[in-house]
Amino acid sequence: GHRMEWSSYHRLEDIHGYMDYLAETFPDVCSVVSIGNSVEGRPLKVIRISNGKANAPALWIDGGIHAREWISPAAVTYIINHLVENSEDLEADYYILPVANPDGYEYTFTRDRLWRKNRKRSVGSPCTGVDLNRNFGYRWGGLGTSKDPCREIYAGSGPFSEPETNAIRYFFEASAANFKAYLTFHSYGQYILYPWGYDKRVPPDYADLEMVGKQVAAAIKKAGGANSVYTVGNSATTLYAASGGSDDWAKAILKIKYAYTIELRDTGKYGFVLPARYITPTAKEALAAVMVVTEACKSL
Ligand code: 0X9
Ligand code: ZN
Repeated sequence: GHRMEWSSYHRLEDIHGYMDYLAETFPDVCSVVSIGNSVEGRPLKVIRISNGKANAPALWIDGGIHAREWISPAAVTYIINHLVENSEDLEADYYILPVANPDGYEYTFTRDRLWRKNRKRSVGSPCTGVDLNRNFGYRWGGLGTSKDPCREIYAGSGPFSEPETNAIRYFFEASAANFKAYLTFHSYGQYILYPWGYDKRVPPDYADLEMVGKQVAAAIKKAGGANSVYTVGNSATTLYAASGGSDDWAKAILKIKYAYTIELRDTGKYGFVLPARYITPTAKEALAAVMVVTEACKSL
């Protein structure tokens, strides 16, 4: 393993090497496990960060479900670095998957910078890739999804048909941790989105999600500046309806209270191709979000 820096975007090997380095260097605070393999056989590496305090709430954080959203794994690795460096202050346990779609991520470096989906070959179609954020098993195949493998929002052949989403499901089935939050980082648009995504309805406790979401937006504003304006709202209303997302599944099936999709920078100037000079400021916003949600989890 080796260290990391945030002045450029990194390949999968670097990110995994950094996680292994942390586990080797700080074995009392972190450990790395592979929760499964991608379609092309790459490991899905999760780092657990904890200082062992009893009865701590647990937070799940993932990045890179969509291959081209490079700011997401970059910000999530920055969060990992911060949590490990400040581990004596931790009041929660974190389970973090920085690259949930490793095949797609590598493909954006080698072949197609704007690839979104995983790299599953579809039988009987010339097209490749399932949208992993349409493949989770709650309201699978509903609004905002497609059965056509050639579409960017192809939901796959069935719920959890993909090894990447299935690995996440099995991780949660096997885990005894007390999950109170599920944060999934995407780009772009600068949104803090809460369920539901499948429809414009809201969960019964949406007022809590709205309130904590607003606290997140305020903390981001404080951490950043004039450009750090994030919009809070229900996914389907604020953005568009899209079923089979990880956030809806976490909320409905896992019953994790604070389920958010956070769309990082920017608001469209560079879109997915956000220049590397924006990694640090954007990652600070993402970290501010994690800190606010951690506080909310503590008081549950
Ligand atoms: O469409 C998506 O999967 C997300 N936006 S992105 O531009 N990063 O692709 C938004 C997902 C919001 N959550 C749900 N619709 N469940
Ligand atoms: Zn996305």
